[in-house]
Amino acid sequence: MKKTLKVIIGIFGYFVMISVLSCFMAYFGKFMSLVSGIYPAVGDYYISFEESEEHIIKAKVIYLQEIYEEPVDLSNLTLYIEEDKNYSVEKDIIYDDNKIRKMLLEEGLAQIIDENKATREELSYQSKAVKKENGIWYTGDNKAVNSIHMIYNKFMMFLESNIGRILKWLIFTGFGISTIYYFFKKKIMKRRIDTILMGGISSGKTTILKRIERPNITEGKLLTEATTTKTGEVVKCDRVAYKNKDIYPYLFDNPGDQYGKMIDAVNKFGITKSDKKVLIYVISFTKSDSSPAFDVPFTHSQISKAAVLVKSFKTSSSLTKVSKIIIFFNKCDLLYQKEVEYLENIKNIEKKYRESLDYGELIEYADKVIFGSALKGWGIDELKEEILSVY
Ligand SMILES: Nc1nc2c(ncn2[C@@H]2O[C@H](COP(=O)(O)OP(=O)(O)OP(=O)(O)O)[C@@H](O)[C@H]2O)c(=O)[nH]1
Ligand SMILES: [Mg+2]
Repeated sequence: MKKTLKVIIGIFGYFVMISVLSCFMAYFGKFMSLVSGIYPAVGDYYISFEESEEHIIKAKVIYLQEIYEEPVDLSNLTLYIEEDKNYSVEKDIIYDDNKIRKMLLEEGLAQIIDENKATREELSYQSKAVKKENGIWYTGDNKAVNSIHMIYNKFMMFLESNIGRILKWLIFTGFGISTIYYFFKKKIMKRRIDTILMGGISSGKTTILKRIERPNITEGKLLTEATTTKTGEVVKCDRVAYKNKDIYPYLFDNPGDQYGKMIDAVNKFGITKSDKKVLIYVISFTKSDSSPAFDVPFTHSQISKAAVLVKSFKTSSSLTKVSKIIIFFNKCDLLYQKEVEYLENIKNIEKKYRESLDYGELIEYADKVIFGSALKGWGIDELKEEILSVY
């Protein structure tokens, strides 16, 4: 119910935002004038020319409303302008006859009558227009510049047509709908993450899984429930709902952690191929649940196996893509009794593991390394967050 409400509020908010934005864009000019107090502030200025009965040509400038209508000196020029047409112009030219003449010549809207009487600048404006084939100088040749210009003009005209308007509207709403869909899928819809736990014998895979499932389970219960699980296959476990995602855990419960079997298991697990997959490799320095002694050969062999596996998944294109590989170094509680102590000494714990030859390679290819304790629940929240962060 709460989520449905969220969706409705989200969609409603989206439309309100779009409406406000459209209004703002439509009335931007007026809005700016209102805010700045300068009138006119932004927007297009238009100029048109009109010849009076006394043969005086007047330039009329319009911005939102008429600004002025004044005689303009267009001597020595023949105008080629469309009657009643408003030409869009820059604001800085409108009070200056020389700038108006420049604009007319450059746009090919006027031609010099007597070139001997014209200034050098004006001659250059005109020759520029001839070169660019602006206005009256347009020859219809398929020059690249002109064709691009024409295509652009045609395109703009098309956008203003009815079909163009519908198209704009469709693109606009299409964009809106896909944004909503994306938001909906990402934030609200439950997302599944397939997670596989593997690692050495008695490294604590089952215990970690129980901790993920039941964050408040007591240590006593974890210890009494601990039985070695050896089903010889990949076991699908119960779904764990965490935040707005679903974690689907799988346990690689295979006697011996042979490389080939592990590869197979990771390749095959999960429901669909496209879902996000996370591999958690659990390593501990002892098979025991109470001895703080580092079982060096056991530790080394686990790290070497993990390094080969992780490197394979990160470098081989023929293997299933794994979104994230997390290495969980378990049983830190055996080394430090208190959580603060363990947190302060993570570097020292790592130093011990670093003695294994392949440790460097393992952490190079792993996406995340966590030191923790399944029994105490240390590092488990971090582990869950890491799983979730694949989306
Ligand atoms: N002290 C301590 N003991 C742990 C921890 N995690 C697991 N254990 C103990 O280590 C032993 C093995 O743990 P499991 O969770 O069964 O390990 P596993 O990897 O599933 O082992 P198999 O299924 O036999 O391969 C059990 O006795 C657990 O109680 C931990 O963080 N600290
Ligand atoms: Mg187990």
